Amino acid sequence: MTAILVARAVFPQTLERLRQHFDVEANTEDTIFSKLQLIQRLQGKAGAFTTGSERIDAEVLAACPQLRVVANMAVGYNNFDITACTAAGVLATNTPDVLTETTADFGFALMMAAARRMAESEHFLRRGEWTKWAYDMFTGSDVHGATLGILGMGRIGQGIARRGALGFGMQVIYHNRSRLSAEQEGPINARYVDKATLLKEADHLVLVLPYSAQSHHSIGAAELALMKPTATLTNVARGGIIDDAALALALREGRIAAAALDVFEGEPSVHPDLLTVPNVVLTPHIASATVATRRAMAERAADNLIAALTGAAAPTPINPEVLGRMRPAPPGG
Ligand code: 8YV
Repeated sequence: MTAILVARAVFPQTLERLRQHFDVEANTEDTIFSKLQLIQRLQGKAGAFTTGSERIDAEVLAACPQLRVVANMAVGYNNFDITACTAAGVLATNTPDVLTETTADFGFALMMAAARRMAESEHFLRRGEWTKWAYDMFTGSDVHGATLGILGMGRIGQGIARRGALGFGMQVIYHNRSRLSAEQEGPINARYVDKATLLKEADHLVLVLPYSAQSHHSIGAAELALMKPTATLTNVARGGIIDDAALALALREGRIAAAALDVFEGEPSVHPDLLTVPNVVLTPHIASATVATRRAMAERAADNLIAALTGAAAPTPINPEVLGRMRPAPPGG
């Protein structure tokens, strides 16, 4: 029977389903494997069920010659070196679509939390500091009718833009590698602008672009300096897109009003300066975390593994160019 590694803990139902097709080694302890441990566990495995915590690079691929398919339980795949996967004849898959609306919900909620100072005021209340009402207590900025800026207008970005335009009467401006079609822009009245205009005009800027060497520190001191002092900045994409040290300083100095972050450079570590500034909402990378969506993501990753290793078409391949020249299955495997 074909052997696979499920590299992190996952729903028992997903494991059960995978066991109907494969000889499964499961990481029931949910430890995060070091590279060496990952390589050891992948020996003899044709497939890997991974999450963002497992890095699949040229070294891993060379050390695991039987590995043919890596299925990420995430839409983002910056933990995969796709060029190396393709060169090695290894099919990589991800889980787009199933998490779009859930992640857009969360991105919008975080943006609102920053604009209306929800975390900061909750901490104040919990500290027992609420002794009286005051006319200017925790005054924030409006979301309805404001200008929503989106950097990275893919599926999730469009989901957030729809919520803003159709639900809250926001004017949507965006910047992206490529402009949307008129059919996509029309219903939400989205205006394509250059990055500097986006930074200058947005009242609430939300980052939804994939992480890559090109998007590393897309928002640093220079970009923050272009933003309005009343603006908010929300990141539901990836850590490393923002220079966290520069953001903490800008927040402390009031150069922007507030921020909301679900992802961090070097997570699960969080830059210590972010932990001490009050005007930032911090959540532990949970934008896709609803029960239904996490189940759908796990099932989609399993669908990909099962299809790809049984000769069928994987629903969501990242590097479909590998199909037709995948590493061969070992005899009887
Ligand atoms: C995942 C995510 O929870 O899909 C993504 O890209 O960031 C999250 O939905 C996380 O990456 C775990 O794999």
